[in-house]
Amino acid sequence: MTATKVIIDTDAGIDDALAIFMALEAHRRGCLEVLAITTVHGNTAVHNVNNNVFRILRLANMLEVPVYSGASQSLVHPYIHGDEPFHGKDGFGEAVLSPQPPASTFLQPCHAVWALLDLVKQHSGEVVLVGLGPLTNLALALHLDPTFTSHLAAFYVMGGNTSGKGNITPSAEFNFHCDPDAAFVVLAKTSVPIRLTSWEDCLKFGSYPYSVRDELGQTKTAVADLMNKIEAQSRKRREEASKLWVTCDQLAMAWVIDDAKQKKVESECRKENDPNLMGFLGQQGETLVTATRTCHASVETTYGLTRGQMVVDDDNQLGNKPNVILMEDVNDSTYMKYLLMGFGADV
Ligand SMILES: [Ca+2]
Repeated sequence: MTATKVIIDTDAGIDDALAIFMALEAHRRGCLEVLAITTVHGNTAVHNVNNNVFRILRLANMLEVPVYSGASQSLVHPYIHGDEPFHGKDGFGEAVLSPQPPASTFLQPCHAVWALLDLVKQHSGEVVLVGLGPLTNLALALHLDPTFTSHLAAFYVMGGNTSGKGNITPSAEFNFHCDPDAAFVVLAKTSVPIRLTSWEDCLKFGSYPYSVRDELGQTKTAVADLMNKIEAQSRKRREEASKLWVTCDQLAMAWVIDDAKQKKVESECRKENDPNLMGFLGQQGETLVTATRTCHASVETTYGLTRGQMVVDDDNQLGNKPNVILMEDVNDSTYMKYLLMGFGADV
């Protein structure tokens, strides 16, 4: 079995950065094939996201991965950032980093939405799509072609909340709050259930004391060095607030890699006992997401206190077809392996 083809839609972003490093390492190890990265506004303006993605690819020595620039604003209402965005004005914590060539030198000429439509059709039934930012590009793709998601092998999203707990407002998670209309469109029109990592999942399964982050940051790699620099500013704010390092996009990406690994282990490792796969990804039994539930979810789009809040219809009161698969339990030691892998540790 070949590697699982993945397209990453991102608003990179600090947690996106580590998630992408995890995916690139999984690519290197033959588990994923990162087919393309599409960018979207969110944590910062899309031109900063483009620069950040190229910095990640350059550091990973994988500039051959095509990058397509996407939506620069939300579908209906422009999103206005506060004075101190969590990821800094540039999305990378306003860290002083080495100069690099402008993103325009490397960007693909095609818009991200057209690239998404073309790539999923070209590889119909094979592509796993991972949404790590506001869902603007994906909603636009669905508007242009309602069959867009029917070509996917699987669909993963980091975003939304399951019990009304917010991070950007008291009741909304950032990605969904940034473009609630896009989230509404994607949840309403997807034809495959979305494996969704909610804010509450991040708090429950992806939060660690900063001592754990410090240990990871001591990995002697260029990735750890970059992550330490770009995370310094937000760390200060987080430590003052909750004292916890909360991983978000990393958890969603770990789910993607782990599902790909399970498939690959089933088809190949049993026969060939591939030491590379078995080594870094653990034994077959150590599945990351050990329990899920399937239900219908939508998003509040009206202006008010709950704008961008995801509404989960666990009891199916509205009689809608299930459209999300939610995490119920996660194997912590398996997740830690993926985080270590992202930092470039030899696991
Ligand atoms: Ca993100």
